[in-house]
Amino acid sequence: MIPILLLNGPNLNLLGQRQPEIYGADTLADVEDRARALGAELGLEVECRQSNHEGQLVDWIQEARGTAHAIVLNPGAYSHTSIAILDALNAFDGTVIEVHVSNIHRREAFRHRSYVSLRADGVIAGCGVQGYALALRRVAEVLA
Ligand code: CA2
Repeated sequence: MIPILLLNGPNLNLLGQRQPEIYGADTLADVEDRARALGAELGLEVECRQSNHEGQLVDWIQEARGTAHAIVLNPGAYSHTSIAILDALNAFDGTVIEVHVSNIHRREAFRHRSYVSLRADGVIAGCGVQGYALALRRVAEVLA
C-alpha cells in the first residue's frame, strides 16, 4: 500500500451540515470513509486530516515529506490566500492534486485565483465531493 495524505482545510468539517446547494449533503466523515475504502481498492493507504488552522496544515504538509507519496488537498479558503501553504507544497516532492467541491471559477472573483494551483499537478473543481475520488484515481494512475 502506498501512503498518501488527504488534507482538508478550514470549514470543510462543516460539509453536509450547511449550504448543501453548494457543497452537497455528504459529511466530511462520509468523504473520508469513502476515500479510505477507494484507496484500499487502488493500493493507496489514505490518511485523512482536516484543520481550520493554516500553520497546522503547513506542519502536516512538511511531515508528509518523509512519509506520503502524494497529497490530495482541498485547502478551502486558504487556496486563495496562503503563500505559506504554497511554500510547504513546493518543498514536497510527491504528486499534489488540488480539489474543490464547488466550481471556484463560477463563483466570486476572489475565488478564481488559487496559489496552490501554482504547485498542483492536477486540479479538480466543481465535481462535488466526487472530486476526492477522482483525485485518488489520478494519484493511483500517476504512481503506478
Ligand atoms: O469548493 C471548495 O471546495 C472550496 O475549497 C470550499 C471553501 C471555499 O472557501 C473555497 O473557495 C472553495 C469553503 C469551505 C466551506 O465549506 C463549508 C461546507 C459546508 C458548509 C459551510 C462551509
